Amino acid sequence: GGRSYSFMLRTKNPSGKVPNQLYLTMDDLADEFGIGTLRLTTRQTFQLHGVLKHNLKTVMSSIIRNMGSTLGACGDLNRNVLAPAAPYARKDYLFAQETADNVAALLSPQSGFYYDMWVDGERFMTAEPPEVVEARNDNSHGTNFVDSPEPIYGTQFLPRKFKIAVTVPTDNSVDLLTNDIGLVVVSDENGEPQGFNIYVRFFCFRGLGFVWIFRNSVWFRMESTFARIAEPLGYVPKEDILYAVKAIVVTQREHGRRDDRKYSRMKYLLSSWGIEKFRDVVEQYYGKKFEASRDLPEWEFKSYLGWHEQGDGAWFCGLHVDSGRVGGNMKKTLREVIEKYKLDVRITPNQNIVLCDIKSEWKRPITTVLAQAGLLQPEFVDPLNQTAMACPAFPLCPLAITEAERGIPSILKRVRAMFEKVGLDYDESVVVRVTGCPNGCARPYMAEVGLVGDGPNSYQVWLGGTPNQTQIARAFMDKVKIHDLEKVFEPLFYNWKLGRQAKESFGEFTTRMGFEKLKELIDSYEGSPN
Ligand code: SRM
Ligand code: SF4
Repeated sequence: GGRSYSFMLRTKNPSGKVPNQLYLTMDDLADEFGIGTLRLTTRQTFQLHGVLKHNLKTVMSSIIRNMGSTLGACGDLNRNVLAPAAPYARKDYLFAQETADNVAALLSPQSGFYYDMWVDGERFMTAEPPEVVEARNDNSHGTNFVDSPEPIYGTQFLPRKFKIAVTVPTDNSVDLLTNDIGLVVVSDENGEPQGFNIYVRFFCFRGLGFVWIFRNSVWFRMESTFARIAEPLGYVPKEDILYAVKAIVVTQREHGRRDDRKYSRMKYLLSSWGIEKFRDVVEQYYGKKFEASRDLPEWEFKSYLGWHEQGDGAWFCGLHVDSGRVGGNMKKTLREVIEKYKLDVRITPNQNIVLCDIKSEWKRPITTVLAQAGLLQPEFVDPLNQTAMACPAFPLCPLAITEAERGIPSILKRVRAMFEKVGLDYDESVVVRVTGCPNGCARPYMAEVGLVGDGPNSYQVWLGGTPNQTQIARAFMDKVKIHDLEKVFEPLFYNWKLGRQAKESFGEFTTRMGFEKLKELIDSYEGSPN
């Protein structure tokens, strides 16, 4: 026979929600039709690699029939909507997750093509809330394609992929500011959700140690030690949120560049126009003015690893998965537990998994099984691994220039060895993120140590992100060979240990020192006295 084409398939799971039945289906499909592993992604979905063309229909229809979907997981439209994976029985968390579902539904393709293709026209759709249907069909400000099956997307869809995250104050488990739109639930003093602060992704960073801003179709170079990655657009009351999101999407649909895919994401439109003009145009489609953004507390990264009370009598347990790759013993153990207790699970934006709705009396036996398999934190997982991420890269990704997922275990071991050498304790950590090319699928541009593949076995080094993912990093060095990791980082870690101010993270330290000083420290380093 001819050549067998193999596909990578990605699901869509707003808030990372995975019903029990879907998990078990994906687990089976990975063995039967994939490469025997499941991949949890940085946008809370599954990827199955290695699905052969003649098996696609079987695999797709199994997913669709088991409460899953791949509709809108790829293409020039809204991608999976992120929201905190924690199943807290708290009004704000539940509302953030409900909003993620509604935004995902609002921006799902409407034509029946997907169902015709994969399940012979059978529709498997959960009933949409009436407010979603209303917002989608509303044409009071000329936002819609009338007489099109796709009132929002029309025939051309968006200029490029589009990304949205929703969260609650303080919880930055979703890497909010890296999304085209970030929504934050604002509640009153009784914890009752009232509305949303909206953020839009703004700056673009290229090159070494400076910021490029795209304004009036020209790139400007700006030296900068402090850079904002997103701009506050304003506040909207909760009943208007779908209209506001739609107005932003329509602004990008109408004005985003379609002539050059390199510059077609919304961030380029925004940096070309500036936030004021952007806000004006969005307000025209929205039909209202945005209110002033509400003040919010500091952001924190939340991993949810280990055991937590949900607040409704049940527990949840977060498990770390290296680079989101579920295979071997871990895959077997997870399946056992998830099947036996009929657990629903959630995928986190950090490629981890959360087991949900665990009754108190199951906690002990589940702990035993997980601990025996070496899956429970924090006892078994180095703090470095807990915040690290890597993209698939070689051998799976066609765009990879160098290693990421396969390379990160040894990179983290070497970082830990450097920590030991310069006298940093085991509970010290830095956020390390590695990608096999500049596309940045594991969000290395928000890391404290971002390694971005730029050649065979070589990486661009990005520094200056923070543990709570509120600062964008900057490119510090180019073409650093992986075997030279210690030459660059041992002096930096040594000087961080020596010269940091109280509780200063590595990212804050590198920003305070400045790149010139850091380079001097590397050049003058004579080895740690330890
Ligand atoms: Fe990504 C393309 C994997 C999150 C920016 N990404 C790809 C492709 C599909 C390669 C391709 O086009 O052929 C990769 C498949 C690799 C493989 O074989 O598995 C791929 N991206 C991933 C995942 C699996 C990485 C992971 O380790 O989990 C993530 C899947 C997310 C999901 O479930 O939908 C993933 N990709 C991201 C993110 C992070 C995020 O969304 O939070 C980014 C940066 C944020 C952004 O979009 O700006 C990202 N991926 C890209 C880009 C560059 C887009 C750009 O406008 O700059 C590409 C290339 C492209 O679109 O042309 C890309
Ligand atoms: Fe592939 Fe590059 Fe994305 Fe890594 S960052 S998965 S190498 S496209």
